[in-house]
Amino acid sequence: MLGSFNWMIFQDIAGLQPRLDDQIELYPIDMGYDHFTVNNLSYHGTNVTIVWQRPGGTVYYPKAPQGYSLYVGGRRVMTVDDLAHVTWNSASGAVSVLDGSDTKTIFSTSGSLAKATDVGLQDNPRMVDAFQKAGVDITPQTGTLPNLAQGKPATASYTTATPASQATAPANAVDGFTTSGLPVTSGSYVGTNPIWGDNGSPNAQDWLQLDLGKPTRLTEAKLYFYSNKAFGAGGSTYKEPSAYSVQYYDGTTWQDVPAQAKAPALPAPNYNVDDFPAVTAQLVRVLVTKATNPSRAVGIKEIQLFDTQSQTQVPGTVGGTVPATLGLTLGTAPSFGSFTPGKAQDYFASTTANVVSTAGDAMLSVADPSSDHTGHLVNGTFFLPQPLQARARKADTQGTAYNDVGSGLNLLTWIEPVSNDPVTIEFKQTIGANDALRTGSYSKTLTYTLSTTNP
Ligand SMILES: [Ca+2]
Repeated sequence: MLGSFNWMIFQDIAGLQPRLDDQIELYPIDMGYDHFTVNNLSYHGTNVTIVWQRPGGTVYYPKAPQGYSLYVGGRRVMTVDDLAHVTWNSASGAVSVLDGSDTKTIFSTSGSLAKATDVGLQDNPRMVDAFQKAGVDITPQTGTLPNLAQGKPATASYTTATPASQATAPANAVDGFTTSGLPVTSGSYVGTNPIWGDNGSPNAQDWLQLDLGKPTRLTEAKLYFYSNKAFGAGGSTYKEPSAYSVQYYDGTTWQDVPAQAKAPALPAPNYNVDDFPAVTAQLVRVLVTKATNPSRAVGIKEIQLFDTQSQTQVPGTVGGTVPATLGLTLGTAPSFGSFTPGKAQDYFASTTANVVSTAGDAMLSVADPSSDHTGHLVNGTFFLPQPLQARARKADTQGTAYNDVGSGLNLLTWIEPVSNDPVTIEFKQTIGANDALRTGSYSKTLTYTLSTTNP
């Protein structure tokens, strides 16, 4: 109710209408108030304030003019003389009165407002947290990792199946949704709660098991526990467990995954995250200990599994004449030395890399992430006409040819784990006889990526 009241103030009284574009639309309902302010709203990544003080009445906000005013980013951008349905165009500062009234624009100016589609939320910790609790990781670092649990066959030591309205299923915990709902029965229609639950189980502990289909490396589990408090029929039956442990089958017995770091430390309703050193297993389960006094069943809305180590990126620099620093796994910065203008010649440079991989396969690639003449060395606004080329070789792979680095070039693959495998990464830069060269240093910062599809 409090949340609804906030929306009523923002949207109906102050009048702010959500839009995707770079205009602000105000459509207030005149409730008879002679003044109000909505201060410091976060809207499209900026700060919006709306002030109303009825012209000719008491001045409640001495620093704001009389009328209906809009502030964006701390600057006043619009004042009109009445509560009216208006839009303010951020680019032009133009104000349009949409309700046919004789409302006058007293002041308007342009301002800075992004379109909603150009505003990211990953830098907003509260939004990152809110989305994570709803099951979605919006951070660029880990938000694109595949959920290794989704859709995998799930079984359980006990699953509530009766009565029909209270039925649950293990598959509900890997269906991709972290939602739950109160069971609904209407005539012959029965809508169940989309969780796995063990209500009615005689066991002090139950488990929910996933078969990942093949040995799979894991470093993180996210668990969303159901808690129904006293809501509706069948309420006060589920809450988060008193304890849980992620376990894996080692071929003989079930083992607790070592060194689990849980946040929060004690199980919480809804979102819990459990990080651990990498473990590889095909059969994984979560063992839950039910709450007692009062006793409650355990329900899991969703379990997500991730390998946060399936990709690592190391930035490094390659340059023509400027020594540069490389990442820790790379050798000395490669340098082509000095380019001679007017003479067709190929220049070569190389560096080394040391690869350690415990994965079933691995691939080393190099890329030029820059949009500035991608794949070419640049010197200010100048760039070399011939593309930067690269290849990589190791003891058993000698025959590879040079190819353009471009926006991404796969250099080497491994089909089995390796330790301290020395790699030579070689670069080739062709200079043509007619290529114009500018005094100074040509360089690019490249990204080296070691990745795997079979952790
Ligand atoms: Ca689910």
